Amino acid sequence: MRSAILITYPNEYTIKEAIALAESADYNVLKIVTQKYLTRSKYGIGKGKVDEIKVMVDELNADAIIFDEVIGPSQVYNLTSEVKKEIIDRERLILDIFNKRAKSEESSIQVKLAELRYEITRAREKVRLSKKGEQPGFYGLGRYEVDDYYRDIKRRISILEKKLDKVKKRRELYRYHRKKEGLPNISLAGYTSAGKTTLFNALTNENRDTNEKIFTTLATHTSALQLEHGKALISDTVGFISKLPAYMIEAFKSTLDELIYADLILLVIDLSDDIREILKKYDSCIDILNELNINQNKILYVYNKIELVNEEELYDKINMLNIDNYVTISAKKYINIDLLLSKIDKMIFKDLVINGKNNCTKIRT
Ligand SMILES: Nc1nc2c(ncn2[C@@H]2O[C@H](COP(=O)(O)OP(=O)(O)OP(=O)(O)O)[C@@H](O)[C@H]2O)c(=O)[nH]1
Ligand SMILES: [Mg+2]
Repeated sequence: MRSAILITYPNEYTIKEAIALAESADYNVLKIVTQKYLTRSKYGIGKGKVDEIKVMVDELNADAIIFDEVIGPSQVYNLTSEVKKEIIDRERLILDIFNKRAKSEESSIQVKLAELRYEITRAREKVRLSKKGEQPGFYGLGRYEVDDYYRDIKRRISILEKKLDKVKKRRELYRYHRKKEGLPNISLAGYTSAGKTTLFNALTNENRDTNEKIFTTLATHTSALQLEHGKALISDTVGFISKLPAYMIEAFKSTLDELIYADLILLVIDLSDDIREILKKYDSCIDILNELNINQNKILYVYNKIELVNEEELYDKINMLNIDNYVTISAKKYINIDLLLSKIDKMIFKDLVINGKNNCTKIRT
């Protein structure tokens, strides 16, 4: 396990999520440094903080600095020159977690593709900077011509895109056969750690991995679900996170396609978070669903982990979300699972309107 100093914003939940991200990527967080602004032009943070961190790195003997924001190569370069340690920004961290978790052929290609897309936006500047002297994270780049490195990445992207296309065709074929069998498709969606897989297990009696670490599930997994009026297929999918960059969504599109083709989406929301956090995560989910052009009518909102919430709080949170089509459950304690099943049955076999154009609405932006 590597050790790191974590730089993030001074907000309880942001800190909590940043620690969870770092730990999911197998880092031991030695110290947390907070700053109101993380996107300053030279180092991301202010020079005073940089000096503090320099001392800290030596004292604590940290292996790396985790920077919980997306910063450019020149900020990374400047910061590295000062603290002499590898800087891992938020996107790099998410990519590292995805890399660790990717097991199927499809998810490995998707992660590699996302990594190359991350790299290509930085390629030219990184080569230019490394000619000024090599730093951790920039090794070996100095020997490249500026455009060569860029072209090399571009070529690798195009090879992977072709590979992914093949896998995608296979998935489409599989989906076509499923459709031909006439079985309706249900997909689980939601912020990472909302409890999608726990609910999947509760509904299907399977035993897929669940964990408090984030991004436990990366590959889509589908199983049959017997409902009162017929059979359906249900898929567990990759979780969402805030500030998920567009190229990551793009790379994971074939996985997220499950949501586009689903007849019903169960959007799982962790109701044990505080109200602000619920809204923030909800907005991130809606952003991604809108990006995928998902119709609002086919979403059933599943408020999970209610055994952790007292009655008054539950009432406030439900009011705040102000959504009509919801069920409150506890996937872990099997509370209201039958109620959820009958609601799913009703939506799928009685009143589901599938092809509309209503976009999802955010509660606030
Ligand atoms: N108390 C409580 N914990 C729950 C409930 N449902 C899930 N959890 C816990 O929440 C954590 C995350 O659950 P998962 O099912 O792995 O969440 P997920 O949405 O599949 O997460 P990713 O695969 O990472 O996107 C685990 O520690 C679960 O045990 C619930 O109803 N109550
Ligand atoms: Mg999961």
